[in-house]
Amino acid sequence: MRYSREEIRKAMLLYAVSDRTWLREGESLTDVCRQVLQNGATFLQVREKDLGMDEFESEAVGLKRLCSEYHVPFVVNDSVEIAMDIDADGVHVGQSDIQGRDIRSMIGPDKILGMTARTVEEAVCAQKAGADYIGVGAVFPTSTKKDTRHLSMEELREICVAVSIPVVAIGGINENNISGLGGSGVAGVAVVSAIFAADDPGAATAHLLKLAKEAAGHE
Ligand code: TZP
Ligand code: MG
Repeated sequence: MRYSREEIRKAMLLYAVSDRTWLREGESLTDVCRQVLQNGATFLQVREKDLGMDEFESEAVGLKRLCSEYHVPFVVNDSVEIAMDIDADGVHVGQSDIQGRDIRSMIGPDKILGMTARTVEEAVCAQKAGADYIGVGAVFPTSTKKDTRHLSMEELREICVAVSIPVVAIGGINENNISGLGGSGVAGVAVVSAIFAADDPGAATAHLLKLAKEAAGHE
C-alpha cells in the first residue's frame, strides 16, 4: 500500500514504538498492539532490540497483519532486509544504519522511509536522502534508549523549520510533559514506555492521543 505525503504526516500524530520487555506473563506483543491500535495509535514501529532476526521477523509479520486491519502504517526498525522480506509499509533507520547506503533506492519509491536525526544538518541530509519523516530526540530524559543525546526545544524547533517533511518528537514523552512540545512544529509524538509500560496500554494510548492533538495544534 502506498501512503500519500498527507497520510504520512497525519499518521505521525501518535506513533507507537513497540517494546516487548514490558509484556506481562502470558501477554503477547500482538495482543498489546491490538489494544494500542484500537485506542487510536496512528502509526506503529516494531523495535525489538533483544530478539534474534528470525523471532524479530515473525513478530513483525504478525504486527504487519494487525496494522493492515486497522489501516495504520507499519514500519520495521533498523532492518531494511526484514522490512522488504515481509513487505512492511516501510523502515525506520538511524544514522548508523544509513552510512554508505542509499536506503531509498534499496526500498523503492513507495515504501515509507523514516530516519532519526539529532541536528539540523542530519535532518536536512535525511530529507535529501528521501526520508518521508524524521524522528527527533531525545526531547526529554529517557531510560529506554541509552545512547541518545538530549535535545533542547530550541534545537527541535530549528529542525522543524529546516525541513518540509514531518518531524515526530521522541524520547521520554509522557502525559505530564507532552504539552511542552506545543508550538515546536512537530507533527506528532513517538512513544515507547508511556504506552508499553503503562498498566493499561489501551487507556494510555487514548489519553495520549487527546494530548497529542493539542500539542500538534489539531484542536
Ligand atoms: N530514540 C530516541 S529516544 C528513544 C528512541 C528509540 C526511546 C524512546 O522511548 P521512551 O520510553 O518513549 O522514552
Ligand atoms: Mg537504529
